Order: sequence, then structure tokens, then C-alpha cells
Amino acid sequence: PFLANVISHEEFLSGAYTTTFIDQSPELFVFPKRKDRGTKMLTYIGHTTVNGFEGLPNREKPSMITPPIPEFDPEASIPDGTKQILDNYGPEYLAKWLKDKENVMLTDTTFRDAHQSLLATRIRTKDLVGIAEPTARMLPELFSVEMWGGATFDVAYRFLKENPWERLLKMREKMPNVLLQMLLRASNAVGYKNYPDNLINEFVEKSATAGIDVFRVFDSLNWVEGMTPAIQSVRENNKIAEAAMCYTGNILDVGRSKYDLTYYQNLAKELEQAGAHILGIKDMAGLLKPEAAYQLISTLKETVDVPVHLHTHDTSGNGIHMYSRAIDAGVDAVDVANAPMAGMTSQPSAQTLYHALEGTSRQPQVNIDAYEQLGHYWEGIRNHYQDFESGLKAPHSEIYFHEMPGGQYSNLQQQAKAVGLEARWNEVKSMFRRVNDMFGDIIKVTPSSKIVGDMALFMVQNDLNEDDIYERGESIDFPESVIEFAQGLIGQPYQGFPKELQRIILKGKEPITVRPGELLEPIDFTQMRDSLFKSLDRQITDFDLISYALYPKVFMDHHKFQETYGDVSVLDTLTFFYGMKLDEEIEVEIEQGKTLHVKLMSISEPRADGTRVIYFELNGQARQVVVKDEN
Ligand code: 3PY
Ligand code: ZN
Repeated sequence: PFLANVISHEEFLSGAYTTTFIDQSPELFVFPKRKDRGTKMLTYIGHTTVNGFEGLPNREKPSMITPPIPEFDPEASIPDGTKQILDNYGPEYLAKWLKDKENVMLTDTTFRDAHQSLLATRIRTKDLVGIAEPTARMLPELFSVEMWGGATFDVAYRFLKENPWERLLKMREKMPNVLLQMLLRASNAVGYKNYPDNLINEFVEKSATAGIDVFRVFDSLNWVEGMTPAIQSVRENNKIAEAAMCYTGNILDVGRSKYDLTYYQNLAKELEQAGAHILGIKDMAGLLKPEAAYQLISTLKETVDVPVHLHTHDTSGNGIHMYSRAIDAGVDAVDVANAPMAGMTSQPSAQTLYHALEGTSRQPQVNIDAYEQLGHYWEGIRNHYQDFESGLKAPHSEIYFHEMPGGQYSNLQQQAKAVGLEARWNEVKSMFRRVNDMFGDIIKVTPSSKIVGDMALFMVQNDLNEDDIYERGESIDFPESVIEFAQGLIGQPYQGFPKELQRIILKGKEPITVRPGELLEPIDFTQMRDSLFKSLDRQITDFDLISYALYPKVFMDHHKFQETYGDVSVLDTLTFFYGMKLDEEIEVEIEQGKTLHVKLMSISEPRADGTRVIYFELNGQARQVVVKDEN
């Protein structure tokens, strides 16, 4: 095969090669591996059937109906939308167009924040892409569809065993008409720590190439200096920079003056100057109350020239009332989710908002029947993920006290459970607030919210209170994330760190005060590509490189998983999470036009070495795999 690779190589054929040709052409050594996709897939199904899926109860696969997909004529052209405005006239024009609209415009978050906040970000690409084209055809009036970024990136690799870039590419293909939007944690990209500037630039450039149009950029401490490189990078790629300020506290509470109306007003001006095409307000915990929204939006609309886009979580149940006041005050766009995926820790419901605004001049112009039809799909799909539900059953007004972001609530609950604190969850929530106050009342959103959560868990677990920290702090080993925060490695909090606490946590280590990205070595992508190529023994795409640079271990684990089990993203969701039932038959389309028929025939008892033999029929032929019984 080596010779065949050489003589068919373009450079060899053209005669332009030199003696270093072989050294410089690593692709010559990429040989097609013997693929046995069938065995790999059966091994995955067998393993999951016997051992369950990590983190889920090991139970028999539930029977569920396939969610209905609205019918459409695939030959009919897809109506133009906001994407065409951006592509034809550029981001400044689009921003002005948005600002001039009479009706409020909608961003649909069902494909990202809704499931991040309700189902621990677990909806798989297959289920998202499955409804993308009908959505594009039936809701072309949307401002944008938020479908990437935030936690989706690492969850895709880590838990769903799929490639987040493929999700983006496929969604883009199915949705050519509406703007695709992502949540970018500024210098933390889609991770939990600061990365070198050149990695942020690469990330933005490749995300833009792969299909992102609107980048909602935020910093977890509202530190504009930390956001500027990302905003600039988005602008350089001719995409829309939506610079977002995170809302915390309560501007109506005159006793709590750190984050008052003037604070947000000044921040808005700074973000406009830093290059925002749109000003985002990211109310990640749902703390913005209706009257506060009215005052905030009215003030900001007078403060900046760019349009204002509001994001909230409906945790308290006040979301629609709050939006309605914000819309009265002139907000240009709001974030909503399709009703069956809305409410509680998710965004307010699109349909409910539509009806709430009937009879007003600002009612969203969307096809409400389309929304409902698409909703039938989401209602069905959500059932497939029922084991990821947070268990929150009613509006949670306590949010105004503990201030935990919607996306974090179920996560921290899981973390608490994992360390045996399930029964002390109420204490953890109240400790979350106490830690916030100890830290000097900070903005809490990924990753700063995770740091507050880590510290809260740590304190409850070790039965520590504030006095213990101040009195015995010198002898306490604080969580790593808390030390990094005190070192300034995620940026500078507004009005600085509480000095005494910082000193106790750092135990003599010097904090930094500059942007962490300035101190980090740029990544040498060429060198990284070479070494990855050597260890993976396959072509390394630009997307692979970025993923590896952001999450080396997660990326390598994903690679190893694929070597063992192949591409499991093609499986239907219930099979992916629960395996198969005896005598069940499924069809798996492994590539277009190539379908495998799989039937589970029997499972042996565990053998002396702890393995079981699983008997299948694959396309009518008997096949067996051996899996370890880990129960
Ligand atoms: C994220 O950063 O993932 C968030 O959704 C923060 O609210
Ligand atoms: Zn959110």
C-alpha cells in the first residue's frame, strides 16, 4: 500500500517531488484501516445492553414512539431569511435592520440552551439535525437559531461520543436561511479556563467557516478587557459580534448598590466601544424582574446605538411578564424556546410569548401553527432523554436568593449527589449564595459560577463556615478552581478580589492583574498537527486541532472510544442510551444508502472471566461479540 500511495500522490505524478518529499508528506503513510464497523457497533450495543450508559440507571430500554416530523416538499425552495441579509449586506446593515423592526424578533434556543438547561445538554446531533430542515422551512422569520457553544462542545465529545463540528456543519446544511448563533465564553472559548489568544482567533475563524453567524460573547466576570480579543476576532471574520453583559443582583434593590443601573449603563457603553454590533443582556439565572427589565431596557436603548437582545431563564416563572415589560421598553430581540422545551430553567416559551403579545404592535411575526407542529417533535424527543431531567417540577422563586444560573442548577445537583450530598442540597444552594458574598458579590456564570459551586460543595462537604475559612484558611487545601480564580486566571472581578480572602487562598502565590491570554504561550499549531498525526495515525483536520488544543484529554478519549466502538452517532437515541431488548430489531443507517439490520438474539450468562457473549443477527447473518459484565 505504501507504493500505491506514493505513485498516486499528486506531487509525485507531477514530478515536482524532491528527496524530502517523503518526509514532508505524512499522508503517504495513511492507509485505509481494515474497517469492521459492524463488529464495533455490535460491541457498543452489547456493552450498553449489559452495563448501561455511564451516569444513567441501567434499565431496560423504554418503549417510545418516534416523534413526528412535519412533512415538507424537499423540492420546494427554502424561504430566505436573516442569513441572506447578513451575507448580502454585512453585519452593520443587519444590526440596523434589526433595530428598525417594529415587531420584536426571536432567537430560538431549543437547539442549545433549552436542552443545556433542562437535560444537561444531552440532546444528540441526530435528534437536532432531524428537525433542522423543517424548522428552517417553517420558521424563516426567526432572527436566529442558537445551536452551538456553551456546554454543547465538550458534552458532545465527552458524553455523547460525537464530534461537535459535525453537528455545526450538518445544521448549517439543513438551515441555510436563518442566522446560526453560538455562545462564546470570550477567552474561555467553549471551555472553563482562559486560552491563548491565537487559539481564540483560530476557534472563531473556524466556527465562522463552519457556519456560525452570530457570536454571543460574554465574560464570566463582565470584564470587557477579557472580551475584546474575541469581539475583534468575530468582526474580522465579518460575522455578528453580540457582546453580552451578564445580569446579576437586582437593580431595584437600593440596598445592594454594586450592580446598579449605572453599572450596566457604563458597561453597555464600553461594549459598544469594544465593537459590539448588538448588545446582549445575558440574564443567565433569570434574576431580571419585570420592572427592572423595563428600567434597564429603557435606559440602555437611550445609552447605545446598537440593537439590544435579551436572554433569560424562566426559573422563577416570571419570564413572560418580564419579556413583556422589556418589549414595552423597546428591546429588539428576545430568546425563547419551543414550548415543550421551554419554561423553568430553560427560556420562556415562544408560543406563550406570541399569545401574550396578541393585540400589540410588537407581537413576533412567526407562524404559530408551525411552532406548534415543530413542538410535537420536541415533546416526543424530550421523552427520550427523561433520565436526564433535573426533577425540578415547579417554578423556583428561590433563584432570586441563591442566583444560580439555569444551566448550572441541574449540574450542581448532580455534582452534589456524586459526593453524597443529595440530602443536603438545600444547604448547598444557600452556601452558593454565601460563597458569592464571601467572594465580594461576583458575576456568576460559566466558569465563575462553577467556581462558586465548587467552593460551596467543598464547604458543605467539610462542614466549614465563613469563620472557619478566615480563621483556619491557612491550613485548608482549597479546590483548584478556587485557587485559579484568586490568582486572576479567569480575569479580574469588578471592584477586585476581597484582599484578605485572596491572601488566605493563595498562601503566598502572586496573583496576576493582566489578561491571562497575554501571558499564555501561543499554540504552535504546526507542531501540534505533526505530533497528533503521529499519535493518531490519521489525517488531522483543522477542527481536530482546535478541539485537541481546547480539550486534549477529552479529544484523545473520544478518539480511543471511536477506535473501539466506531461512530455511534448513527444509532437511534434509545439504543445509544439503553442498548437493545431481546428479539428486538433495529435499522441503522451507517452512511447514506447503507443500512444495517440488527437483531439481538440472546445474551449468555456471565462466564468465569466475567464476560458475556452477545448473539446478534446482522443483516440476517449470525454474529457474536464478547463484552465484559461490569455490574
Ligand atoms: C454557558 O456558558 O454554557 C452558559 O450557558 C452560561 O449561561
Ligand atoms: Zn442561558
